[in-house]
Amino acid sequence: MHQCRTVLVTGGSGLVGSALRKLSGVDLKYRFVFASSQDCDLTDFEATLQYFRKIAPDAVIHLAAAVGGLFKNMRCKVDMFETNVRINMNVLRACHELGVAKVVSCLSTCIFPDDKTKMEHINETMLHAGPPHASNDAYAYAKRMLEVQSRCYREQYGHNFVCVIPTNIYGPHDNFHLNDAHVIPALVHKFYLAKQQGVPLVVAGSGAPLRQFIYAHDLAHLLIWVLEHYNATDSNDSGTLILSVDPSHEISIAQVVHHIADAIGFDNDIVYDMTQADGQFKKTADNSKFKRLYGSSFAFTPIRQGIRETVDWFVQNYDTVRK
Ligand code: NAP
Ligand code: GFB
Repeated sequence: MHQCRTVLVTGGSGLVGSALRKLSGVDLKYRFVFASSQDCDLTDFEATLQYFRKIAPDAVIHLAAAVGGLFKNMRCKVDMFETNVRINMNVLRACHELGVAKVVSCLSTCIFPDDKTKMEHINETMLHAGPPHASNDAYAYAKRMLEVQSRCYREQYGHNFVCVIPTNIYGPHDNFHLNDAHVIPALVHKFYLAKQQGVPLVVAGSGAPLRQFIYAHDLAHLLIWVLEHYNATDSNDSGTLILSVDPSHEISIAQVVHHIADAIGFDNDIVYDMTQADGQFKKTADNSKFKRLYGSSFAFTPIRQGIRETVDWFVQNYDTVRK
């Protein structure tokens, strides 16, 4: 990708967008523009086209989405489906109409077929090979359509529209809402309150499910690498790329609980509420395509260190965090 100057980041005020913003200061090859919903409501096509015309990006990192943890996905299926379908339709259409040279869109490993996750490690070729887990099917189908739309633009117009597929992401600037958040930010907030009130910590579910977590800071680095180096030029390439730590670094929710308790200095009881959902048991992602393309091994931030930095950031910024 040559002489690319302006990179528009949709979802620039979120968890991943904020991590990219922190990195963007050092990379003088690009002028990054970080957009939030205050800058433009991407569910409105005319507003999207006008805003993109004003920014005139050479490339777009498309992160904007209606996002949430297990319990929000189960509770708000219509919003998760309709908002994401609208945002994605509008963004790719606007990029097409304005001749944007490259678009990197963001999917998620929770959109893979649930049956596949039970038997084997999931890879890029399996994306549409069966229904996703029921708990997040609305979000999952909306994201699958983003992959389909990107592929259609590649096939019909030869556009360099690709998709990355991260696992569960965490870090500073996340959404720490007690009910809507993903497991790490939700538990960091719950531990903080339980410690203040001197009460036991209640974890939703059994603690047995397994997850691979990627630190937002690491993902930001990889998004810039994808911007520069991953192009779906080879017709055999699916145009999708899983970004994940190795399957061997998969950990249980109970281990996550332990790491957060450690980081925040919690010494009261921890109880598991088995009446609450566990969601998908596991979604072990195979990152061998990434490792093949990236060449040398990428140094992912160890989960203990990432959780400690997230807890410290949360405590320091408690008054202003999303919660
Ligand atoms: P996030 O923290 O919830 O941020 C969402 C971003 O999207 C915010 O900047 C928000 O702007 C923007 N946005 C939402 N609705 C919008 C609208 N109607 N118009 C314009 N902007 C809108 O999300 P994230 O965790 O950084 O996720 C980034 C991407 O990674 C998403 O595509 C998500 O699906 C994907 N992903 C996330 C995870 C995870 O574990 N978090 C895992 C896999 C994939 P405001 O700040 O103005 O609301
Ligand atoms: O992060 P999480 O909400 O997403 O939940 P998923 C992970 C696991 O943590 C589940 C357990 O097994 C929950 O039962 N858990 C325990 C908690 N305590 C809590 C808590 O206080 N809050 C939450 N949220 N979980 C999501 C998808 O699935 O993965 C999204 O629904 C998205 O669409 C995301 O893709 C990456 O990993 O289960």
